Amino acid sequence: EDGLAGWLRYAPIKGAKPHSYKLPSAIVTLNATEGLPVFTAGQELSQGIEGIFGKKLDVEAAKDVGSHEKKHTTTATVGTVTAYTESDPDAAADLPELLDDGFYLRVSDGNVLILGQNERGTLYGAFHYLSLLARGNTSDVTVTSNPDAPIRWVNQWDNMQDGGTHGSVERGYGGDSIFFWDGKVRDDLTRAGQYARLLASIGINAAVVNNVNADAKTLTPENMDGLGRIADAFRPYGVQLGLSLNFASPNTLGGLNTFDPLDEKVIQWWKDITDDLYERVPDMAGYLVKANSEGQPGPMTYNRTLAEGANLFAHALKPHGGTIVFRAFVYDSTSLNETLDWKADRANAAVEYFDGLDDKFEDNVVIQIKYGPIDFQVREPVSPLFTKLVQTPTAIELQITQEYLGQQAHLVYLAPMWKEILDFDFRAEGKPSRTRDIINGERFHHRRVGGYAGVANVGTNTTWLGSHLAMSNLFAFGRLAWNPSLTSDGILEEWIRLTFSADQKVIDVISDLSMVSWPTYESYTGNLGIQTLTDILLGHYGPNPASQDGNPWGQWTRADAFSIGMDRTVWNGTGFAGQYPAEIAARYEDIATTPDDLLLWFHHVPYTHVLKSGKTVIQHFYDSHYDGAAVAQTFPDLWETLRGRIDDERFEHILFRLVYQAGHALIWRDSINNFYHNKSGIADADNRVGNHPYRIEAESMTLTNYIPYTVSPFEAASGAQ
Ligand code: BDP
Repeated sequence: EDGLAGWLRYAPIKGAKPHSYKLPSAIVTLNATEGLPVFTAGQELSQGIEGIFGKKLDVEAAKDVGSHEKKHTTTATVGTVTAYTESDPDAAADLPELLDDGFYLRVSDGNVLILGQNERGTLYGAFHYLSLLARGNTSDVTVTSNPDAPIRWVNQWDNMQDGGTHGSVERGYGGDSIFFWDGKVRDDLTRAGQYARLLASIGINAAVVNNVNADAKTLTPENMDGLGRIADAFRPYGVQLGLSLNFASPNTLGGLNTFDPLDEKVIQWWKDITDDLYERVPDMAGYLVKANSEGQPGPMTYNRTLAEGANLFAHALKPHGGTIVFRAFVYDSTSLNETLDWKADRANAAVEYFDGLDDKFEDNVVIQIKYGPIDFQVREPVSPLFTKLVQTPTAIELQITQEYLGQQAHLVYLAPMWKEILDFDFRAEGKPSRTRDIINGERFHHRRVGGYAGVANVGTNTTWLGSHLAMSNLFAFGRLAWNPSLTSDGILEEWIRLTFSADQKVIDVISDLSMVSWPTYESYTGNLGIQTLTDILLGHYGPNPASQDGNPWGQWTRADAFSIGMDRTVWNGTGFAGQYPAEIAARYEDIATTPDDLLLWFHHVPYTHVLKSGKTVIQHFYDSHYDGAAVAQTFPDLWETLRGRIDDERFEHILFRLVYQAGHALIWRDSINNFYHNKSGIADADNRVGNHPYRIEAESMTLTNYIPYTVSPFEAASGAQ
């Protein structure tokens, strides 16, 4: 198994013979049109049931449900609520109220009814039914399911090309772009369709296909045609196309002498482009815009506000019903230099930039906010901007691709982290205000708005993300966006059963590995809220704590010989803690009430500061790196216990990664510990740091064709060599 089917394998399950389960004898679709989701639902059901039970069911189109029920003993009836009640008006009374994209599923004695509020919802219902069957759940059920929020999008950071011909994926670890090649949309979009199928099965309703650092060339007529083809590949699965825009396009592509969002020519240019796009993609979801951040152009170039920038697109999209998702990840790297200004803090930027704009956005604008105020670190407090935009809908940006979290070469199951973030209670106005209730509109907006964006970055690799086990993150993202009440371990078990098997041993081992993976990774990388401590200027991968300080991109540990951490208090620091509602601000302002795992995020303390656990900060660093790396050493052995219980192809692929991770965890452990040992001069109470008696230094070996080499950062090798 190469992973291409993801969790939609429809593998035969032990004992699941057609005769052991009362299956419908035919699938009847209502008002199905080829290329649209109800039609797809019929095909998918037929394919799934054949895979699981070895029985091929015919898919028939019906104008009239009644006559089919007579013809077949049992049927699976599949369609929208509207189509169903048109054919049988009396049935309406028995049906629950469904929200957009919701579905109703009733399985009763071999008869199956799958109804969607719309076409997409119907397909979701079919996938839900198949998921039950694939997990061996063959009892009669009635399910009414509605999504928690309307925005359930993935973002792909795909480049149209990358120097040469490649369409690379920024921060993608699973190969090249499945959409672009050589500056154009690929001719063969098979993978785009397969991706849409996976996305639909977990309730994702749109995919932004190109990098937020967008290339204006995306909007040439030829490429717009190509985007139309991507949308065609998505449409059978109800996945709408979204597009990232480069703010300067009217100038760089359109030849205008400006891209000022208030300039009439610019307004007209975007209107025309938008109309052209909707001609090719009538159901386009909308735009995603990164502006005035990390060198990207934006409205502030012309002294216009971010709201004026967002509204430019809002106006162009409105006649077509499109949404403009505008990113809150706005900061100016050049003005943040700690050597110039001790109080400069990139964490403050988003709230400051959006200050005063809450009532300025058009109603089809959604602000997309990264979960933390910096950038996808292993631990961050939840962005306070969620509580500042009470009129403007917001969506949370989560990162499925593990940019700072081991890049799929380390196992990090992210659902536990996401759950903590989504369940975080901001106590706005002293009332319960969980992140999840803010982004679905419940807490402030009192209507269903906003939602979830996941930076997925799948690629051409058959594993999609580069690692089989990392696919649990894509799965969990969709499941949580649909229902944030689901538990991390519950989602995981669902995924394991679909992806691997119902073998209890397999479920236990993958669950154990995955559930400890985030705390383990945190232990051997950056602790106590100091951030991940990756190399910050280049790949964001291996250890390089020195690179965190004194760079204009602004993630600081502010470590010196005596103390460490970033003082973000109001009384003495950058003031970031004051961006939270009063109760939370007070919690973070005070060292005594700041949780240990965020201590160094909010406070600058001596290495000898004693934590709530009773340990000093430096000893906690040492211990937790040893403990975390030790846990990672157990992963390959645990995995070995599954040999023979999983197909060899995936077994070996995963084993290779876990062995690698175990080794790299040691590199992390020793790099970080050596670095802070050197810096602080404080000995490890257990005398481990700097002491590796088992280790044979490369420079003391006789090596053919190798020479000793001085490495940078020095702490990545003992003796710097
Ligand atoms: C950072 C990534 C960079 C993205 C940026 C963003 O390193 O590649 O362009 O975020 O989200 O995490 O815009």
